[in-house]
Amino acid sequence: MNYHIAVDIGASSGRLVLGTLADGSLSLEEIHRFGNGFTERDGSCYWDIDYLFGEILLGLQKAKAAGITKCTLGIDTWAVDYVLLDAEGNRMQEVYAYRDRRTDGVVEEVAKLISPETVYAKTGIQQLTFNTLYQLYAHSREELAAADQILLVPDYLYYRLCGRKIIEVTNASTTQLLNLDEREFDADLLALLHLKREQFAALTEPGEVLGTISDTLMEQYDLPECELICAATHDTASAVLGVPVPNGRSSAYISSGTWSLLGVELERPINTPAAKEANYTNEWGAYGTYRFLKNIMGLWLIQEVRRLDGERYSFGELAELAGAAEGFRSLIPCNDPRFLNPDNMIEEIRQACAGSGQPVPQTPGELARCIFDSLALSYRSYLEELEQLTGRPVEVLQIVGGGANNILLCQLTADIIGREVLAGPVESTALGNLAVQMIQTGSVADIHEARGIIGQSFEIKSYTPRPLPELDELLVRWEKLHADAVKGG
Ligand code: ADP
Ligand code: LRH
Repeated sequence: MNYHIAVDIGASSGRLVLGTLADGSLSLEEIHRFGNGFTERDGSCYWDIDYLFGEILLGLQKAKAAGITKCTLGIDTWAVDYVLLDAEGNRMQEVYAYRDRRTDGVVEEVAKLISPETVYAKTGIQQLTFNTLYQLYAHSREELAAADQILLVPDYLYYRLCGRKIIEVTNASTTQLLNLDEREFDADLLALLHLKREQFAALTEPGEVLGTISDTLMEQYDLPECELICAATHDTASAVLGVPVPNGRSSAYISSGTWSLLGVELERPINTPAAKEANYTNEWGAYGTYRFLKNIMGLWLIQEVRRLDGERYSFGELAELAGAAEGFRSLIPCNDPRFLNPDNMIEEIRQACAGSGQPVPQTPGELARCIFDSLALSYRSYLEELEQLTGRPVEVLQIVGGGANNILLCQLTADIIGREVLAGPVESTALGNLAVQMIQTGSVADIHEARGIIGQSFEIKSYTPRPLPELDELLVRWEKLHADAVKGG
């Protein structure tokens, strides 16, 4: 029996999941789950990377205690954030979280040095203030010059386990520093940041065997013997690998967690001016693919409302409260940068509603309903945009990740997009991570077979669109809200 463990750490939580393949069916067992989130100190936002590493070790100890003595292991986390190492290989400082405000205004500054059109033509990556390009530009130049190596977060976690330094490609593409044609770091963009190519390790593809856990860690902790396999280390890349094949129908996906990543898998990038205008990205995928997608503000909105409400309600309860609240009462343009990291999300939502002349949501249920209605409407707008850009009509929308648990949001999405929604698997990211391990170790031939196994092994819930008599009126309101938001700057 082959045991495979996926370490999957999202912005809101992390887990170690054991995958077991038997008789063509894959089963999952969650070995360990832990919370994640950034903290704000002296005006800066940081991840607690040592805590996260400790949770990986704890999870592995639990696996050993449960009888797993030998396994393969893959790691994925959220994208774009980085760790600086000195010449001795030690971490030089705290790890900034991508919502840190030091990048405010940096996009405009960089645009004075290199045109956004050129950057997009080179990289195909959507402009997000937190792309590593902008984060590094905002970073102290002295500190960067002193860094021997710049690793991304999952690369660093692998490094802590086995000592090998890599830059894994699916995640590296989110830095906005890779050149699509050359499939390497772009020399002009590195020069702009005053960085040397040697400060980054060799680009590494998912599936590469990286080694084993160091003797020091093995001696110090009671860990299973692990062969470390390079996963698609960007969580969204793994999530897309974990999307089942929808029986020959043309589909798009939403990886629904802290972010809603709406897109399709492509064999060739689309880095045309129209794609740039619409701010779609071409992140590199495993096995030579591209994730052509857009970041939508996603469930971060409800995470913040829940946190500020003292975590009185679970996510399931918030969805129920939202279901009982009046629909389409107040809407927000969810992708407005004002929601990226406001001081107080509840107040930000209320002000946005008041400012656009709508009723102000008061209760948690009203706030949640405003968020879910607005997300579902934004999914429709961006799905239509996606169809135009790719020239491919979409018959069915596949929602994976934690958001697939949200019955209300899935049904609202089906109703508003007027197409079937297939929800699940919830753990598609861990599944995509495991798929790479199974392919590498030969128990599964390729990603197509892996997706077939995933589709057969997990319940996928279907949501059929229900008629929504007020839809036309709603779409007019939605368009106006966006036009006013753009006018208002
Ligand atoms: P990430 O990987 O970005 O941390 P996840 O994929 O774990 O995110 O998804 C977390 C989100 O899933 C939560 O913010 C929540 O909105 C949603 N979620 C999880 N469980 C439920 C549930 N039972 N009902 C409704 N929503 C849920
Ligand atoms: C989702 C995600 C997304 C990135 C963001 C930083 O967890 O990795 O794909 O854009 O976090």
